[in-house]
Amino acid sequence: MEDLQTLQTELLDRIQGAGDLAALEEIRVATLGKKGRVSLMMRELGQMTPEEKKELGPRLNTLKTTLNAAIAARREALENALLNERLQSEKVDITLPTAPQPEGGIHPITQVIDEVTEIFTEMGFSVAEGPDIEEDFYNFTALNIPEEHPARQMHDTFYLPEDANGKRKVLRTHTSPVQIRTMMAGEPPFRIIAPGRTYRCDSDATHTPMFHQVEALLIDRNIHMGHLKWCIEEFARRFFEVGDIKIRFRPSYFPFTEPSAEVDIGCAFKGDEIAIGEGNDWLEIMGCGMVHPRVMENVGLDPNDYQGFAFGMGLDRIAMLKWGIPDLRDFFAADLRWLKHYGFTALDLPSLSTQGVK
Ligand code: 2U9
Repeated sequence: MEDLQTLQTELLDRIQGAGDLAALEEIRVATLGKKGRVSLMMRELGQMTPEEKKELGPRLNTLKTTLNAAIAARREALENALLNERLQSEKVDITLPTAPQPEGGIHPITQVIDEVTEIFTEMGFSVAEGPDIEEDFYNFTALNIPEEHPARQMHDTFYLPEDANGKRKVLRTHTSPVQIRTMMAGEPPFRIIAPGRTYRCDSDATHTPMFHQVEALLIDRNIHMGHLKWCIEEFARRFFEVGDIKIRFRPSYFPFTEPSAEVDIGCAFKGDEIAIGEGNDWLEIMGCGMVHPRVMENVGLDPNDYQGFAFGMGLDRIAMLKWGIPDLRDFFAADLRWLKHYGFTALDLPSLSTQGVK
């Protein structure tokens, strides 16, 4: 039997010198494992005399306890070193500022224009634009709005000062002059939508002096009210994301269409909320009609040869309806908290691109 004191010193040195947990485990197995040096020595006790056993037994037990304690201490030291290394390398500086969040958002009007544009361009319409400052002819005369029509009165229309020829331009009161310009510049068929800013001298909870409209115009041969009805129904179904939407056409009057109608959608008023596609209530969403024969003549088209339909709606109004925005004036208050609440993130696709109609 080798000298226990020398053996203990040697093993304790090796344990202390173990560079990592794997080396330490190797030493433990070679020493205290089933066939380890100390375990074999303990097994040899069986062949010894009682006196030898009495002398060597307790010393071997003490050696085993000392080695176990040394291994445990070394393991703890190695594990702590590993942990410290990780804490150092994975350190997070919590005093660093967070990544900057975008301050603004997409305004609901922009979002609504994107959604309406997507629906109509899929149907084959293209987007047309024109100036905000218009000539009287394109805004009124060509649209069969006579001199004495109330819409021309000072209290409705913003007039610019007279020019050298005594002519006064206007801030367009609707986007219809865009369609007049498009028709005068090209040849039928026409399939266009005209979204944009419009201006009327009016201001309360449901009117602002500047507001937004989109109008649609389709001119071709053999066009009738059936085409108009399908187009509006399909638009409403997709825009309000309601599969079995109810639509009602009420006879109306506009100088530029004949016959004319106002369009209501079926809804339920639930306290402050409106549920579209449910209930027995009605809500007006737009005006429409067949383009007046005189308007066709004004742009040089023969109404016996070509017909068309048109409709117009307030974008601010349908945005309020779709997202339950209560006050129109907040749209233009430039309040960042409002925009954070009702706005859309810059990478939002128009919701219609990403989800099917229910
Ligand atoms: C041309 C011929 C016809 C456009 C139309 C309406 C009916 C209409 C209102 C809805 C709410 C304006 O924003 S609003 O106040 N619009 O009711 N607009 S038909 O008709 C046209 C346009 C251009 C050449």
